[in-house]
Amino acid sequence: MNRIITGCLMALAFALIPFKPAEVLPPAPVYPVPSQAQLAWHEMEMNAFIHFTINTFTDLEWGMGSESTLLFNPSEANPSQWVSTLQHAGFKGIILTCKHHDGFCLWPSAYTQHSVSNSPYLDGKGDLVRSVSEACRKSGLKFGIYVSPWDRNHAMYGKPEYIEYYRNQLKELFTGYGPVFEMWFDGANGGTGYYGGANERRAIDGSKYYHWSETLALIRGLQPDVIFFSDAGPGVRWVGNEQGIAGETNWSCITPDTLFAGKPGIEKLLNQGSEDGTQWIPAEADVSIRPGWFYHEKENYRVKTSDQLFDIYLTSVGRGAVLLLNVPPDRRGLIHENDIRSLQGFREILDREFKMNLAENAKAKASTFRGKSSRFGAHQVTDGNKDTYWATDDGITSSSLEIDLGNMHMVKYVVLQEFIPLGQRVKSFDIEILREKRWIKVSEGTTIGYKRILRIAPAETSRLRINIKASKACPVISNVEVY
Ligand code: FUL
Repeated sequence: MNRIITGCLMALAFALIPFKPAEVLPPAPVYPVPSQAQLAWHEMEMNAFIHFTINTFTDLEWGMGSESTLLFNPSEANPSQWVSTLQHAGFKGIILTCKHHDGFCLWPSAYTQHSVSNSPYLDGKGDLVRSVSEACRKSGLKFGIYVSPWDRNHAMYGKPEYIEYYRNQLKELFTGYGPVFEMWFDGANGGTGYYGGANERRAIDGSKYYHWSETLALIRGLQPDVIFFSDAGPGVRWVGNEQGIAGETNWSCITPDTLFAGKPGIEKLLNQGSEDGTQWIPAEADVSIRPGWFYHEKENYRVKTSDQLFDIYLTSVGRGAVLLLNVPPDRRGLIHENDIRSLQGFREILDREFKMNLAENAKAKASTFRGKSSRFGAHQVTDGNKDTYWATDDGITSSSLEIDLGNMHMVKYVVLQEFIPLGQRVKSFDIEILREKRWIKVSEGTTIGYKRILRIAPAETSRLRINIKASKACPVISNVEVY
């Protein structure tokens, strides 16, 4: 009897508990994934490089290291002009050549005489690393440093004593100048040099001589969030060319062990990354606005045009890389008028071409979405929130997303972004537009990653379809924009 009553009570209790559907969980990450610092770096999208040193005054690209410090005399040096010019053009950070291969230091290093301290610039009282880092901070730009490991001036280069010198200089720079977002390690090691008067060729084994792991640990101890650039990372990798062109296929992951210098095909590997790479080491595309990295008067009429800069933007930022555009100040210590004109025009093109996102808050529907939960619905790609995304169920690696623009519009660009905190996934996709009730393919691609910008032949439509054809796991798309 008792048992019957208990059974009845339990059945009643279950009937009264409201039905709660199982929570739909977000997709598991596909490793590797970016660190917080790498994510912040991706979001910068465009940074500027400043090559400025004694080479500016000797008309050389690689100084020998024997140049007199008296040559360094920028009469009107104005880092605020550099920063404001670059900021107006849209750059978010600046990386300064604090020391190039010739060894001349733009800051008064306590460890060498070969610096601004012995130059006529501000009667030896100048410190360009300070002026540039402060100008950046004032304007809200991030500051990064380039300190060439190869030093053609230093007498001890090639011996262990030089490594101590190099590390002492890094300590000065990482303790005295505020936060550094990126440290650029140049892989060039040309051999010949002045080397304190020895004037000889010094060969080093780049993989052993510098003891990189200790140097990086030293810097991380001072500034844990710094991103290290080198051919192979570990923070970000070289894109494999100096033209600003990332691979149309561009995986942000790569296996560092495969990146030893001299390996055949290394540039292609750096350019495209590896689908099965073991670490998140995205590509940075460094390119100069002029033929050379340093200012040369004879190149004043060979400054890249605004249109060329826009093409570079599409082949770098538009392919999931970060653009690092070099803009070298002239002998006055100012960004030259011709460079300014190009940069302003570049900004105008960006503002014109990406003036109005036709997909902002547009209606979107998907062939399928994760667990039928609106948290992972198609509308998440047009909500302007980078932290929400459309995702499918696990195991579904091809699916479509349709964007309804409401009215007919002329369409020229489609911007796609994966939600990379969960890893890079998409391997192949295409884009269709609706024309007279028929879907017509207007673009196709392989990877998406942090960002992909597709330029399509201008066409009128009111609806677009993005078909994910293959993906490492269920696709996770955070943003679609249409211009
Ligand atoms: C190269 C250097 O040798 C060039 O002078 C320049 O600094 C460029 C960014 O990297 O390896």
